[in-house]
Amino acid sequence: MRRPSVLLTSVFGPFGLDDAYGRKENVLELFHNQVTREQGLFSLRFNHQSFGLYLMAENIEAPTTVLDFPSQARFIRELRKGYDYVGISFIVPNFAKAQRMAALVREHAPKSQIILGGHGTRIPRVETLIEHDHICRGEGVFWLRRLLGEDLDRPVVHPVIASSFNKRMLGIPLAVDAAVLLPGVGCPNQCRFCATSHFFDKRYTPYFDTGRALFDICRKVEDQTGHTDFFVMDENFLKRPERARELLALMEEHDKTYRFGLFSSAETIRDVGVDFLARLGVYFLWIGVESKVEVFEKNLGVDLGAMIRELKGNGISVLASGILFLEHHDLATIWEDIEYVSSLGADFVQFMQLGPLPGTQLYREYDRKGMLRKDLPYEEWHGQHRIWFTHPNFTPAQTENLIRRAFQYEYDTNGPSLLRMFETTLLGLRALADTRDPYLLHRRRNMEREARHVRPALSVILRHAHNERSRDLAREVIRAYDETLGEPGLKQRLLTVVAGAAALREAMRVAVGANVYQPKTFRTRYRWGAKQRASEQVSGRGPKRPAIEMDWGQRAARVAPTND
Ligand code: B12
Ligand code: SF4
Repeated sequence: MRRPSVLLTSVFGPFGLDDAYGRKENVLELFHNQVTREQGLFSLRFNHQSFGLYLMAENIEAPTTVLDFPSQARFIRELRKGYDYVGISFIVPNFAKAQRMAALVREHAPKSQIILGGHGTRIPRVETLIEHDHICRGEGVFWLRRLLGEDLDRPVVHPVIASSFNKRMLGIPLAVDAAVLLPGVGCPNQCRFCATSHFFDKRYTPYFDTGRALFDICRKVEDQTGHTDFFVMDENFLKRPERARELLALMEEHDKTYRFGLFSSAETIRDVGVDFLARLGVYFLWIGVESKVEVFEKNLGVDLGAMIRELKGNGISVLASGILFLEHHDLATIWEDIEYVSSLGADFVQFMQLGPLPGTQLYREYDRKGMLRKDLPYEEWHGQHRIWFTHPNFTPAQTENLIRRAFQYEYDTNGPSLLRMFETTLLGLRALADTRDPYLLHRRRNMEREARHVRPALSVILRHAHNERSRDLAREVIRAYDETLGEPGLKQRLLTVVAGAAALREAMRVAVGANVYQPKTFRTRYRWGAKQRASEQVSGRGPKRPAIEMDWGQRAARVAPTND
């Protein structure tokens, strides 16, 4: 029996521009969009592939193509190949793009069945607004298997994907340095505003529920790509502490010093303890601080300032996230919260406007009270420009102005996040100065290598620092580096010159406002017959690995991604 063919696609670019389908504030870069957005030259730049699409493609048996960030023309070209199913993944602010793509399917591939998936499917009456044949409102792997009549019990296989691409620091292009790990989706905490928790039915759906499974994936990724750093795309990874403990036990048994970037709520961090996290090799933690005035259950009884200081002291960079325009916020209390989140000493701060997103408890409440600005197109519903609900104390123009000033205040007060991150690396190294523990000694050697690696960037940061506070901080960090590692040698001084030239070019680019990097198009084919290179799986039994077209930097470049 012929298996149906499947095309899974993200929405089309370009991104981060004011056009019929998107907004300039809505750039496709996590940090530049909502974290370091006002830090100019110092903003950390990188894109992510659409992880969910690769996970699904890896775990169905049908011949499948993943098209990530196509142009409209590239999408049409792919459609003409005549797929049985075309799956479009979209989030709420990309509603107009999904609508356009569905219309293109009907026009150019009338025999294909359209599947809509992703967070945008929670838009009320979406079924009457976008052409479709099927809608997946939630977890997709098992849903797709069911649609295609496949075996639901087959073990889930983890895709091998770079955690980011297009990475730049101070304008210097960087090779891919980490892979992504997708342990599961959803979070049971049900914070009233949280789109992810509500989208996945307020519970956690694990794909890999044991430390052993995760360890096997890490090893496989290391074998195939050489990467030992992992960005863990799981809303609240430490909610399953036993899984993390088993993972660490296996790493120690096999002397593997993998490192992990995590999202985790404060209660879970408190439960496992900072020492455990440092030993596990956590190098980055994203914590939802949210607000000082409205304390969410996950933060009850936690001294966030002390926790963040302890994490940093152990070499763990922290991103503290705050919500602006909560109901009780007025001009005084919103600044109280901005100052509070900025005062916690985190390396990175995200400010996000409260956003009643379809499917959440918040959305239902605001809808009931008639507070939603349904006259605003969904392209505006993204949290970095103007709120899309009526607030008793702020006009829309004030919300745009205040979020920008919040980022600016944080940057002016604390200096570039890059600098703070490098400071944390050094603190971690110093914390291990006297260790005799063989496993931690291994980690210390890695940290020292990393510290030497970033040292040339420090002088460049000092040269471009935007205010006296940042210059002082840069001098302090440079002094601490030189005390710990010694004065930079000739090679490092030469690298400083090279980095300086790249930074100057980038600074000029930023100054003229040309500050959007578009992602390239990725096309990855799975199980398309003899031409496909058969390859091993990442974990357990399951389908063959695809011919991966993603760019693994210098270490393991395979087929170049299509670039149109
Ligand atoms: C990585 C990420 C990004 C990347 C996007 C990379 C990309 N290639 O598109 C970046 C950093 C660029 C980004 C930007 C933004 N993002 Co974002 N992002 C995420 C994040 C953290 C992870 C997504 C992910 O990979 N999850 C893991 C995979 C496995 O899950 P998944 O993608 O949901 O896919 C599963 C299901 O949804 C489903 N599925 C998805 N698509 C499809 C398609 C089909 C056909 C089927 C059958 C099933 C299916 O199956 C998958 C497997 O179960 C999520 C939060 C989260 N933890 O999910 C927010 C999230 C998706 N982002 C969100 C938002 C709002 C944004 C921004 C507007 C910025 C902002 N203000 O937060 C911008 C928009 C940029 C733009 N112009 O498009 C919201 C979406 C809210 C909503 N209801 O629409 C989320 C949920 C975060 C939040 N605030 O709650 N984001
Ligand atoms: S803890 Fe974080 S991921 Fe979980 S529901 Fe709350 S905001 Fe969402």
